[in-house]
Order: sequence, then structure tokens, then C-alpha cells
Amino acid sequence: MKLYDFAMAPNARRVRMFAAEKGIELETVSIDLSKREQMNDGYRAINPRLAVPALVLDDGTLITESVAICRYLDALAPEPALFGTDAKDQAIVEMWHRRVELEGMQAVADGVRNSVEFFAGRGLPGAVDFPQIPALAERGKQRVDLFFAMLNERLADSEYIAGDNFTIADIAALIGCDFAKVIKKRISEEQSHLHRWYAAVRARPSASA
Ligand SMILES: N[C@@H](CCC(=O)N[C@@H](CS)C(=O)NCC(=O)O)C(=O)O
Repeated sequence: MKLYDFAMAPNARRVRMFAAEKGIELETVSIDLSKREQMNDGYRAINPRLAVPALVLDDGTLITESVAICRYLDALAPEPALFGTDAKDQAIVEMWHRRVELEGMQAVADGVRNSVEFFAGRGLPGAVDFPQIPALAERGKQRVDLFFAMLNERLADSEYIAGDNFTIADIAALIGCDFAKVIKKRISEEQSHLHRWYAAVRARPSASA
């Protein structure tokens, strides 16, 4: 199988980090988003959604959506259990992962895509061009502050975001925190619980994948 990837793309990093935690080595093909290579006819034929990551299996099956790719890798290599263990734990991991995606990653994406010059005319990824909406960027930035505050509170009494174990929720949150630096949003010194968690998760070898 082949992963269509780009080093700086947060959603692609999600998959690389997940695979590294599982000990899975993926053959990768870089699609340089900074040169808009995702728009080229060659890539369009591989993934008409014009985004990374995209996983193409040996039988030609295309899997897009970073979390769907992670689900596939998880089924290939169930250990360590990054989507939770028993019924209750899986639901708790899903709950936190969804919150991180909707309250964190989406907020950062709104902030970045609607304010950074490179994304002018490209307010959303995909085949259709959308203009930037400055008010959405402002709302995104405000929501990032709330996201950091929410995580700091949660991490005051939990080692990792979904409980005692490192999970996909931590991967998504780390990537959200790092992506937020693009819009100059950084964890503040006073957010000691979030700081503690960030240092621990950032130090994992998979964080550099
Ligand atoms: N929901 C998709 C989002 C994929 C996505 O937005 N990928 C970005 C990179 S992180 C992309 O390819 N952007 C291309 C563009 O902006 O045209 C996923 O989780 O995989």
C-alpha cells in the first residue's frame, strides 16, 4: 500500500504518527501542497478529492479521510489500542477524539484557512474554491483559546486526554496544538497541565514521524 502524504499537512501527520505508534512502516509519496501538486491531473486521477492523506491499497482501493486510514491500520495492527479497549473505553476515546476534532482541529483550520495569505481563495480544501471569510478566522482563533482552556482543565485530572492511556485523541490534539502555531496561538505558561501533557506527547518518537 502507498500513502499519499505531505510533511507539513496536519491530517497526513495524523496518519504518520498513528502508523509510527503501531510500528507500521508505510511507503509514502509526497504531494507537495505548497506547489499545489494536489491539483495536478496525475493526483486528480488517484484522489479526486484533491487532498492528502490518501491510502491506496495493493488491490487499488482508495481510502481517504485520515481517521478512516487510521481505522484500517488499527485493524491490521490492533496493539497498542489507540481507539480504546473495552466498550466503555472505546466510547470515552471516541468522545474525546470528536471533541478534539470539532472544538480544536476545526477551530484551528478555520483560523488558518481564513486568514493565511497562502489560502486566499482556498477557504476550504477540495475541488471547489471558496473565498476566505475573515469573521470565521476570528471565531476560529477565539475557539482555539477555549480549546486550550478546555484541555488544560481536562488534563488537570487525567494523564492523557481520554484517560490513563495514550490514544488517537492525543495524536489529534498534539497536531491541533502544533497547527495552531501558524496563527500564533500557543499554549500559555499558566496552562501547566496542558504544558505537562504537551511535553510528554511531543517527546514520543512518533511525534517526529
Ligand atoms: N477530513 C480530511 C481532510 C483532508 C485535508 O483537508 N487535507 C489537507 C491537508 S491537512 C489538504 O490536502 N489540503 C489540500 C488543499 O488545501 O487544497 C481528512 O481527515 O483526511
